[in-house]
Amino acid sequence: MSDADVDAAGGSEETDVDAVVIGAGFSGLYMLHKLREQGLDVRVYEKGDEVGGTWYWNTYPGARCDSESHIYCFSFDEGLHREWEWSERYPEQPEILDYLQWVADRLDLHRDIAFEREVTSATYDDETATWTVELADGERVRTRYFVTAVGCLSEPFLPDFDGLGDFEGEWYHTARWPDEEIDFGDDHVGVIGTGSTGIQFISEVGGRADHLTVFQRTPNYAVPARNRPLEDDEYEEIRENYDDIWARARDSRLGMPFDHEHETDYGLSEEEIREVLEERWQQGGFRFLHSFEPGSILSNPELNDVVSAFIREKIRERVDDPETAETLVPTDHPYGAKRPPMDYDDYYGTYNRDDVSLVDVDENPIERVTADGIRTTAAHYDLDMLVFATGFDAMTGAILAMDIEGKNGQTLDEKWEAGPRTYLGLMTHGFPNLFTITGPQSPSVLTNMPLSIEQHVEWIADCIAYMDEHGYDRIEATEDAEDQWVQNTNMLAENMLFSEADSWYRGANVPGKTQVFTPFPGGLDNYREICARVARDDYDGFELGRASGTADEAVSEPGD
Ligand code: N01
Repeated sequence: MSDADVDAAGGSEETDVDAVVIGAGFSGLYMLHKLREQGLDVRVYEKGDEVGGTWYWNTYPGARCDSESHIYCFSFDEGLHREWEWSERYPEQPEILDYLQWVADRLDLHRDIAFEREVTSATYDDETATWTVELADGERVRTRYFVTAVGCLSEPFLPDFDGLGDFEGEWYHTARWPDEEIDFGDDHVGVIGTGSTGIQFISEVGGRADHLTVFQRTPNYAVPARNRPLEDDEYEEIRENYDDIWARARDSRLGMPFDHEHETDYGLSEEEIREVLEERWQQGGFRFLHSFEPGSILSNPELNDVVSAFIREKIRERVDDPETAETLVPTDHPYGAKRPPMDYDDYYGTYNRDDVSLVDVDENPIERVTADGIRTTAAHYDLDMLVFATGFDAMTGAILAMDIEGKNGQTLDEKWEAGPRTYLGLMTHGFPNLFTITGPQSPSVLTNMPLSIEQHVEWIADCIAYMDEHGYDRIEATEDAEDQWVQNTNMLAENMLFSEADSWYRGANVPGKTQVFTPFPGGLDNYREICARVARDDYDGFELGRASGTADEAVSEPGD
């Protein structure tokens, strides 16, 4: 679409581009492709020097995706998912990065992506219904639509440990891993954090370093992933059934096509429940969390007790030293209340090695980093290298890292001070024409991300097409619709077990952050239906209109 078209359709003054998209991971790549197909002039800004998003930054040893590879990819283009062939059941980080680069080449996306460009701020002008986006180097770009495709887990969280500046060895955060190969060989390495990342890293590096000391604050429930190479005939079968696989995935809670989506635990004895669990334990991965009908392990405390006890027994069986085993057994939260990590390489067995040791920093917290290691309240540990697997300022961190100013000078920081507020996770009242792909209060991190991303991108693209067709140049979530959506998300979360853990789902991992459950826990299938209905009902819950500076600033209320 040209600038002249924009004027004809919406009356805005000239803009530099029709849409600015921030980030070139799964979301940004597909958003660019979709909007370009619709004739929009799109510019993507990406901090890194290549496409990949999460998979560009998280290159730490052991990095791998917990979703199965044949569904951890784009489904929108048959050519893409039929031509690419994954080598293992779960894709390793370099393979996902190769895939995304291959997609970007195939769709000729690189030419509209500006790499190594960081967006620092964006300001909305209601007169023209446009955003002015500013980059770190001072460049300013004016756009009709401003789309964040920054991911949910992109802003690394580094705890504020005293003395880190004094440390004389090398230190790394897993989400900013260096390009060069790190040789752990002669080093005594300390790793802080035992979330999904820490567990992958520890399993991979245990045995490669002279000694690995793990500083664990909260033990976790790691379930075997059962990774293996994908055989040719297996892949052939996947290819033959892809249409059905995608249809089942879209119609599921998690965005994953599991056979047992509708099996219940009602009427089963504890022994029978354990039999099902054992079967799923052998199958591995997220199939275990969804051993029974959608969400039941996460909402039925009695069932969860059986499942949590089952995993605890598995941990005790695998760890030789009873004291170490007890330190690794989680008792402070129910299984699933934190994002369940996967065990790819005998995580618990790693602690049977002489060159791996475990320090309980819940019992004896870290006091400070010293020049040559870490001091806890109980002892000093001599270390040559520190690895922080301490996670992310999740869901909101990367969006709020930009200074975003909406209507009447209100900043997004101010608006979200008591926790993020969105309608459908897609838009925020007071910030017209700003779309957030997999934003807070959308299913995102509770689902298979590429499918959730595709649904958001397609909804946004359809919405923009609708606006152009009807001569609107401005869309904004109403305050009422937003209030109801936030309330709905909170209510669903309260009926589940999420509040029983201090997780990043609730912002509890970042000191001082407002604690509120952030993803929409109602399932991707239900969410898709809600979004489709909203669009069918002429964007119910949104106000559509002209820029306030235009003569006929008509605004449509939902249902008009
Ligand atoms: O981060 P986390 P992550 N002192 O926040 C500890 C996704 N992911 O990077 O639990 C001591 O889960 C903290 O301890 P505690 C996935 O969604 C996906 O591991 O707060 N320890 C915890 O152990 C995942 O959930 C894949 O008590 C401190 C750890 O650091 C999400 O990313 C692969 C501390 C942080 O765990 C985040 O996982 C990997 C302190 N001051 C990750 N501060 C895929 O497969 C923090 N910790 C797609």
